[in-house]
Amino acid sequence: MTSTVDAFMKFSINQDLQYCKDFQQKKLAVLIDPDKVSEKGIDQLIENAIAAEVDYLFVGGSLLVDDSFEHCISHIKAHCKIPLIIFPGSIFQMSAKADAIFFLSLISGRNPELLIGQQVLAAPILRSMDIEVMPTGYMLVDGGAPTTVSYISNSQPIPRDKPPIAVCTALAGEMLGHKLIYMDSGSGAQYPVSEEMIRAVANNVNVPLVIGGGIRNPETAAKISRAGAELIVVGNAFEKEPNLVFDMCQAVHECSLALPSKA
Ligand code: 1GP
Repeated sequence: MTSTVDAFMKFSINQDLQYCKDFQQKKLAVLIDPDKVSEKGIDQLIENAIAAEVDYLFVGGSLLVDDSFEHCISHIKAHCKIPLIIFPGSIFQMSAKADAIFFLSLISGRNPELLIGQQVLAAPILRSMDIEVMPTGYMLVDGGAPTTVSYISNSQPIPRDKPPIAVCTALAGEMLGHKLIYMDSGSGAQYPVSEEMIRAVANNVNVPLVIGGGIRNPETAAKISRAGAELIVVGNAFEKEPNLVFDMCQAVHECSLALPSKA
């Protein structure tokens, strides 16, 4: 059990990300889709993530057809200490073994089930779990082609050439009390969220920005970090090339502002 002192000393992941926003620190997360990666593949991703000093691991998927979600989480927790956050595609993706879960509301869409319906069902279950619940305004942005998430969520993504829509949506999300804004062009998107849109949103909200979807190389990850994302999420590219995580992590971390020394 966590002592009061430990609980007091320990910062939540949300607080860590807010610190990143306030002090321009940049972080990288590896997304593991349990359906797409074998156990051997997961071991390789974990080994590389530890060596590359990846900041977070995400587990989840818009559509999971194998029954491997819980096992995947247990396996990762048994083999590494990198904080594990569930990125749930549905109410079936919850586990007390994770460190945290994004409590997503799909604020770019107008599907009431994903704005509040699923959350009502999930809330009492999450209350009984000792994990950090991270209230997150989730915004789907058009990435050039339909993705699983746009189909499954039955919602229209924000057009990629309309930053003002993204800004107003993110502002509303922040005013509603979300502690994070997550802009996603969907796994395997042709294009990631544009730098112009990221810059516009980052300049208008005070909460941290998570950006994912279609980020395939360190140069793009660095540009997106510099445009204003605190946390970059990569899935597909590491499934194809697990060693890419080293350059990607370095590129993202190098975009952090140097912190003043304590001396
Ligand atoms: C997570 O959708 C992203 O937000 C992951 O996208 O698989 O294209 O990296 P990729």
